This record gives sequence, structure tokens and C-alpha cells, in this order.
Amino acid sequence: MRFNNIVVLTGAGISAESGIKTFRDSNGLWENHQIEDVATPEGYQRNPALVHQFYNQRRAQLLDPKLKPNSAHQALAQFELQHKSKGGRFLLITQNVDNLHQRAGSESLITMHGQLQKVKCPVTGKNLSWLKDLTAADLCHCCKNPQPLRPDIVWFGEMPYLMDDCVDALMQADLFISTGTSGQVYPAAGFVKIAAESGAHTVELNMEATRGDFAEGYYGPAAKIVPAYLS
Ligand code: BV8
Repeated sequence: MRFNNIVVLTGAGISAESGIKTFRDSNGLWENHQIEDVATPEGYQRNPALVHQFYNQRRAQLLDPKLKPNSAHQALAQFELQHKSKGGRFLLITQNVDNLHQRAGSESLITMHGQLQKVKCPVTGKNLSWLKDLTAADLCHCCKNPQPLRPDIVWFGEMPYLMDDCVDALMQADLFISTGTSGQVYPAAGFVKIAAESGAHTVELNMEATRGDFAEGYYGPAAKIVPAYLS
């Protein structure tokens, strides 16, 4: 591949073929919940038990032995290894909160919207691995006055993680690939513009074309088109 600094953004669509529902498909995750009730700080303040139930149910799915990275996750991890072995630079930014990229072996990875398998102290932000159900009775161990732990998830209205690192990488990229995302959630939806304005070639690999302005697009299931594009 003729590119050196490669940045990839993934969204829920890359995990769809592993069996994790996307957000906006008709039977998506949000269907039986309003975003405002389960994925905002206000919703959590209003009804922490509902939010814990929403995330406990999704966290439990990570333990399902049937849940595995698919060939799109694997192709990205293998490509990263090969590209870096030839001196190339590679960064994978995911909006997903499942752990499938990590399980596929991706290393240069930013989980910008947090991780289902982590919880954090609401005061210090210190996070820890957590795979069982979380309740309001689970307290942090880092404060003098221990606080109820919360999911380590970036809710709507909260700043995504490592945004400076993401923007730095986008501004140095010569190739930006967006895959499995509808490009409806900001600031991730603005990444293609930053990359293009910095001179990167931009490619969308998705089930269908989105509103994003890409130089190139290949459409179909990620498990097929991502390995094909990276080979
Ligand atoms: C913030 C964790 C400010 C929760 C999530 C302009 C600028 C900045 C902000 C805003 C703005 N306009 C509006 C906002 C506010 C808001 C926003 O964007 N709202 C939207 C709804 C308009 N953004 C925020 O609040 C962000 N924070 O801006 O903070 C700030 C500033 C200073 C100080 C403090 C704060 C925070 C956003 C993060 C929210 N958290 N996740 C959880 O997961 O429970 S977002 C959530 O949506 C998921 O992370 C998900 O990844 C993400 C995006 O969805 P997609 O991944 O794209 O999934 P979707 O279902 O939409 O699409 C799937 C795609 O895959 C489709 O295109 C489909 O065709 C395709 N597909 C399906 N199957 C396949 C496939 N493709 C290939 N193969 C397949 N098999």
C-alpha cells in the first residue's frame, strides 16, 4: 500500500457480523430505550438503576463464548502488524465499546467512547476492569469518601477520550479509512473532514454510503470488504 500514516475509524457496523446490534438499525440497541435515558449523565442521575441495567446487559454479552472478533477486526489487526513492520504508522480509533478490536490483537487503538469492560470513579476518572454486573453499591477505592462507580463509557454531552491524539493523528494521516459507522455522532463524524483538509486520501468501507464526503467508497458487509481492501 502506497500510504505511510494510516488512521482508521470504526463504528458499530464492524461488530454487526459478530452479532452485536448496531445503534441505528431498526432493531438497534436504543430501540427500547431513549438515548437520553440510558446514555447521558442526566439519564444516569435520574435513574442509575436503569442505566446500570442497560450496560450490565451489554457487558454480559462480552462474556458470551459465541461472541468473537470477525474477519474485519482480524484484518485490521494483521494489517497493523505488517504495516508497522515496514516502518509505517497506524492508528485505529473506535467508537465501539465492545472489546473485539482488543481481542483481535489491535495495539495502536483509541477507544474514544470508552469500554464496556471498564468502570471508573466519577471523581478521579480512575478506571478498572469490571466484567460482572455493576450496581450503585459498588464503590471506588480511590477517594476518602468512596463514590459509586460508573460505566467507563463516554455519554452524550461528555468529551470523548484522547481527542487531541485523534486530531493529531488525523492531521498527519495520508490515508483515512472509515468503516462501520453512520457518521451521525460527533466529533467522530467530523474526522473525515479533518483528514481530507490535511491532505489525506479518504475511503469509506460500509454497508451503505453515508453523508460523509469520501474520495473513495466500497460498500458491503465489513467482514468481506475490509479484508479485501486491506489485502
Ligand atoms: C460531545 C457510548 C462535547 C454510549 C456513544 C457537533 C459537534 C460536537 C458534538 C455534537 C455536535 N452535534 C451534536 C453533538 C452532540 C453529540 C452528537 O453527536 N449527537 C448526535 C446524535 C447528533 N455528541 C456528543 O455528545 C459527544 N460529546 O460532543 O461533547 C463536549 C465539549 C466540551 C466538553 C465536554 C463535552 C459524545 C458522543 C459519544 C456518545 N457515546 N457511545 C454507548 O455506546 O452506550 S455514541 C454511540 O454512537 C456508539 O459509540 C456508536 O459507535 C456511535 C456512533 O454510531 P455508529 O457506530 O456509527 O453506529 P450506527 O448504528 O449509527 O451505524 C452503523 C453503521 O454501520 C451504519 O452506517 C450501517 O450501514 C453500517 N453497518 C451495519 N452493518 C454493517 C455495516 N457496515 C458494514 N458491515 C456491516 N455488517
